[in-house]
Amino acid sequence: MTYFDFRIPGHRMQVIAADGVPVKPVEVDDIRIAVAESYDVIVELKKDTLIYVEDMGRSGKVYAKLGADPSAKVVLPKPYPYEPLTMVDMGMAMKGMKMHTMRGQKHKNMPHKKPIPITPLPKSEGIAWTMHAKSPQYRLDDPGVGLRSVQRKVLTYADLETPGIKNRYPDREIILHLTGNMERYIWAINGIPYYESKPLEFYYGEHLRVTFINDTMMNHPMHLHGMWSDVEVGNKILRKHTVNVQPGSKISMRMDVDATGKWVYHCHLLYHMGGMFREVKVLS
Ligand SMILES: [Cu+2]
Repeated sequence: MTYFDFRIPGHRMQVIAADGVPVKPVEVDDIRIAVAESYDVIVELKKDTLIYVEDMGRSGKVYAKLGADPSAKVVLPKPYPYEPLTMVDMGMAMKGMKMHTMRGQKHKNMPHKKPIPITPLPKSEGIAWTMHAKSPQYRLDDPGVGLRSVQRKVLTYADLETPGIKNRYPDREIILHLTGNMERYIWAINGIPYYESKPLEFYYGEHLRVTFINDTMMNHPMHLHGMWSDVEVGNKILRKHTVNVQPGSKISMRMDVDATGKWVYHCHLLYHMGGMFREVKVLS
């Protein structure tokens, strides 16, 4: 259960789909794949190709060689350096610091003048909400810790667009804080773990905006069953079933609530899922 940094040294990859949905093609060198995400790529292979994958924590690697000659020597690339988390990953904006992560995201996410009504949700500032991101930012073009100093093109959500999806004005918005307590290893949403929570209520036919604020210093791949998550990338839309929420960041998405019944919404990291989990009831 970790994130993997995927590359094919000496090759560029053309990304053509994210989570199984076609995107406008984009060329990259590296892809960080969050748990449960998937990317389709087209690669023109050269002779004796190496597929090389490192885990995000830089504790291991796995590789495979593609080629006709089994005796061909494998030359492994230098592993990427270990980078510590920064203030940005704690959700703090630092004055004077180069916020490359802000580029192109200056509230383009909110092009509408009329404010979107926010439905208040229960919160509990307690044992399951000990960390707070004081100034969470949209960081769609942030390659993430461990890849920021890499001088190669790393895929980010800011590079991706799903064509043909109408950017509708949302009927309402809900804000979900991803929260936790690292000492006790408790994970929750809005400070309330699943086992103490009530279901989230969506209404059939509505167009919902969901904003995640990650108050923790870990990535959370958030996965909703039954409906697509249409991530706001500036004024563009990226359709996904699993949305990575970077440490100390925020991200907004749209949902066409087009499936009745009961669904689940959860972090896809097994160790977080027990608490960072909600039942969703779609009411008709
Ligand atoms: Cu998580």
